[in-house]
Amino acid sequence: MANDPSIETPGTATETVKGSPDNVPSSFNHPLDPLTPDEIAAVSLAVRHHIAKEGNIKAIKFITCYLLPPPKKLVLAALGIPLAPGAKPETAGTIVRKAEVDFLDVINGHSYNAILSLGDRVWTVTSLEKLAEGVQPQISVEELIACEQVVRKDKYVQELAAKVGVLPDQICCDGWSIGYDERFPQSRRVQQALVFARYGQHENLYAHPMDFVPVIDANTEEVLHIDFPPVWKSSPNGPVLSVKSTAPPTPLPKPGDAFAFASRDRIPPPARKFDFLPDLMKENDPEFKPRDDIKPLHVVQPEGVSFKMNGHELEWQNWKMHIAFSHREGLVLSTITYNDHGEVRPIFYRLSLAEMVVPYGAPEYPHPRKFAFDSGEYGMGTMANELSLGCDCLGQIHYLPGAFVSHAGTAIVIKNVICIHEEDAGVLWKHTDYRPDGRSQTVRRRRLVVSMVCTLANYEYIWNYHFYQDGTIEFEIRLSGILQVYVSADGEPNPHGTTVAPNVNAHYHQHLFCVRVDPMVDGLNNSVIESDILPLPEPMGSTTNFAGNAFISIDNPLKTETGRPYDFAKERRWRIVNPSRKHYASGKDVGYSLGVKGGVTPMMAKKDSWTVKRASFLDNAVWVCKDVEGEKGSRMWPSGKYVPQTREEPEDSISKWVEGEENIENEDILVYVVVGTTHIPRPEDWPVMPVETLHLTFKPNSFFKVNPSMDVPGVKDPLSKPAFANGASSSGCCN
Ligand code: ABN
Ligand code: CU
Repeated sequence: MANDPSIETPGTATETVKGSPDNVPSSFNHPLDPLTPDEIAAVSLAVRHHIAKEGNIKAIKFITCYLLPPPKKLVLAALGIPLAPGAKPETAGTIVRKAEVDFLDVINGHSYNAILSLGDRVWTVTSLEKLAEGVQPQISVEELIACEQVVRKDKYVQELAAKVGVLPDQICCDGWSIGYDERFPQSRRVQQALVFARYGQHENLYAHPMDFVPVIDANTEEVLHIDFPPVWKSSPNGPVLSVKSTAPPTPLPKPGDAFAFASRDRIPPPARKFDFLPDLMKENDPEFKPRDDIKPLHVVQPEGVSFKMNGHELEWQNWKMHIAFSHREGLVLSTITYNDHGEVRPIFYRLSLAEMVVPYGAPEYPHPRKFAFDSGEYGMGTMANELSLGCDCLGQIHYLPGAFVSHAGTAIVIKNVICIHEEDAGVLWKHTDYRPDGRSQTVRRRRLVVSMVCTLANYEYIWNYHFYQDGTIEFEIRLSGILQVYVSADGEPNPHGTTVAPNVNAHYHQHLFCVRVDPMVDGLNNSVIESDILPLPEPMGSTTNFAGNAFISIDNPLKTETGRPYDFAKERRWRIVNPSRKHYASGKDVGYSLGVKGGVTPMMAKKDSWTVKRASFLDNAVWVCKDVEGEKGSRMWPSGKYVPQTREEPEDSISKWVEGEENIENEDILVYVVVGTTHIPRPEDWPVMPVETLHLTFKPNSFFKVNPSMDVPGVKDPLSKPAFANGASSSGCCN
């Protein structure tokens, strides 16, 4: 029964686990295994003890606590992965397990970073740094939840809500990073609150957006200010704004003066309900009836799955990799190798979502502040869902858990946060000899899926890494959830959004993702080749282009650290290669091509916009720089390590990394790829968006001698049968 609440899937179910600091082993299974709940508890306790000795920090709020990964070469040596083609793996060295912690002193708002090492079952603080004034670590889940309470109990907010008929208990909000607002000192930990009314416990609150935007301090837990977006009016020359769309002047008015800024009539939230839970849809519309013509579709693997797990390490169809949860990047895949007829060939050291930003395109102040760095500001892992079997994940599933730190230093555990399974993915390859006595061969494509689903307030992101039998890796991003909406007045023009329901304005926006690729294609020293596909310039009738059909692929090896734009006209593409090994037939360097076509999108914000000031990765489709490892300043975060409340590009960010113009040929390099989608909302995206999908692929190119999946057997599935009783059965398709 679709309206049976018992089949609802859990939301972001998490469990707080105290963890036992005494349960910390002195060794670990794999050098890249994330900190366990016990380790998180032990690390935070060690920080507390250290601080107690120093005596100058009083009340601490833990924000992050995670593994500080060991140097690459040590990890590769420990795993027996060679550093160059044909080389023997290096001799294994000693790996010290380390952790990194960010925390706040809530009394004075200062931020701190600590690094710890694991000795004999004991974690010791080896460095404690007070971060520069105004540096703000990630916003925690607890702070986001507290934001709603702060807003709800504020008397001015209550008065504003009452004026449009909303009761205090009906006030809901999503805490968002401030985006950009010079009126608030960076030393205050501020959030903007996007406010909605909710008229029932599980009702879709986004159907009732409200017309004001409070700003709160997450440390002092007070409302600092309230902004009122102006409205659009029709004019003979098109829509105009009721007031100039800029920030009200500094110094900031007191909250009591907030009303002075509502220089327009108030707009009540739309009352009509738009729910997504079947029982509520039925309540809203007695005619609502879940469709009843869907027959069951089961995924069965009678002999079990074809992958093997050893802790966080997975082996499947020649692939081997380490899979980890990260509070910030969500899913992290490391040490990805392919066993090519007995030779273990390294491909990627690490793949992860390094950063993302969702800039909205409405200019009415304060809407331009809406550009969320969902991973750098909130953490993709901390926003991840506990997945449910048979619903989020179909078939035979293996789950991995994830853990992150609470304000108190305990571990918050998401039990089934990473889903691993196999899926049929259509045909892998096929050929029919069409001659009368010809034979044919069809091989079905099986893929291994490693996925995570994250709820970023209104939106859902589904992250799927797909591994295929032909050596292809695909990073698929699916977007679902509920549009970020704002109220519009009756008859108000809507030049920067779609009115998806009466008085519900879904602003245009982009979702832009920056994927970090740490390659090790047949070893650590790699290069990047950019290729442009061009018509041969020689004219018709010339000897080299007589019929005018000729086109060429021009290779341009990237020599020094750089960011490169996509060029649609030139079908631009890139491949990561190892110049020390050539393909036996093509003569080309062994490599992996980046497939960005399923994801490149031009950036709409101006180069000197608030967004691009903070997210310079948007300037290019591909960035290449040298890898720099080290406890401080490793090149992990393209918009900086500490993202909330930055106002310009931090020193430690992607556009600065490439300024050194160091050699990137045959070096240990990093490649950052920017993909995205421009979302002009459709009414059909309301109330919940059907998934929108984009892809970034990594395809072997001159890496394997031939199609590496020629040995995948063709199977004839005995459970497949004609759809209808009188349907024809088919002849054999494979051997
Ligand atoms: N998309 C902004 C956001 C993310 C997580 C939590 C709140 C808001
Ligand atoms: Cu969108």
